[in-house]
Amino acid sequence: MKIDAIHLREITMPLAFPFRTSFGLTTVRRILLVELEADGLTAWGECAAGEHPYFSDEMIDTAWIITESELAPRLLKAELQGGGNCPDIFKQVRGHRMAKAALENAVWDMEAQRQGISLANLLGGTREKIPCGVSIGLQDTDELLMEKIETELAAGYQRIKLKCEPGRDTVLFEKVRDRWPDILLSCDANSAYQMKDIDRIAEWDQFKLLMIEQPLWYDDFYFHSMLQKRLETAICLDESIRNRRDALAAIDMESCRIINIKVGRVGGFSEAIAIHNATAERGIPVWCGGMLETGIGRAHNIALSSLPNFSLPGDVSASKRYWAEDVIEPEVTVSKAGEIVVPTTPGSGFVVRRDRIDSLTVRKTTLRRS
Ligand code: OSB
Ligand code: MG
Repeated sequence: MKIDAIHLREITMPLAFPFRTSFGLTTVRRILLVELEADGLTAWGECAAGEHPYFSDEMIDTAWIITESELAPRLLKAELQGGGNCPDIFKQVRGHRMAKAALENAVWDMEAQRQGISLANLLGGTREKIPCGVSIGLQDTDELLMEKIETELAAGYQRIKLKCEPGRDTVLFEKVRDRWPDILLSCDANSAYQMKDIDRIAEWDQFKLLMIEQPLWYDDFYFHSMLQKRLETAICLDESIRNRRDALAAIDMESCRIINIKVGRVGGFSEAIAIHNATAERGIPVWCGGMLETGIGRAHNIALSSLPNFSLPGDVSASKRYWAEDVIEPEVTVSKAGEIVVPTTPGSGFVVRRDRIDSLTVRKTTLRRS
């Protein structure tokens, strides 16, 4: 297959609820979408890069430049079998994994459509339904947080993840555990702690958390390994894991016992599958993280989550938790049992609403095969 055209767009969408983490507050998302045309078919990809380089070193504006000047021209020149060819096509460009993932994932989506199979099936998925958790941002008051948890549990979500940071941790966990002693509960620090906090973190063993996500530096394995030795609770790495080799290093050093796979963070479905397979062989469970995606990225996360080693509830939740109105049809919904049904129709299984996307677009450019 040859790609005839690549459309880049930036859309802006206000979040239904502001999202606060230890690294910052997001109220309006600026999102880079890519749309591929080949043989009369259309496939979309969503770039996970944020508005600022706070989660990773990428942001929407760097992703736009790299996509327009480096990645899209390479993709337009290539003769492709499928998304699995993309890492090789892009390999001269170092880093910029979120930019690469948007294009690669769109190619996988296109290939699924061409073969007339679901994206989940093409990726090697085996689950008919995926278990869902929620990530709850830092709240202005503890009362608000307790209300949010109550709402999400009532909606059926199987795991609650609390964002935390120094000063908004131990007391909070205590309150939540007092009220809900048995729920699956985890926390995510997004690198807000240092080694001087190690005694404080060790106290959290009493709360029987399912995991503590990325407590230390975003690029670290070594100090996480020292911390993991001190803890009964599993550490889960998110930011630190960029590829399969990182996963192998982290497992070997015992820096974590669980891994969060974000397809954008690792550069696309090929690398996500490689990490999935490596962790499965070594008995390390994984789950699918989220990056406040629209329905386009969310649909891709659902397909990825259908692989067998995605055995823990992920951060893939319903469209309405993020958006007053999503950009796909139907919107993503979660059952009372806290599950999303994996589509079985060709491609991602969702229809992209171009009219809605047009009305949200603030810049657009097209590159064509010459
Ligand atoms: O660390 O998992 C994270 C959102 C933006 C950036 C980083 C993270 C998150 C989330 C929210 O936790 C996941 C979601 O609901 O999409
Ligand atoms: Mg995280």
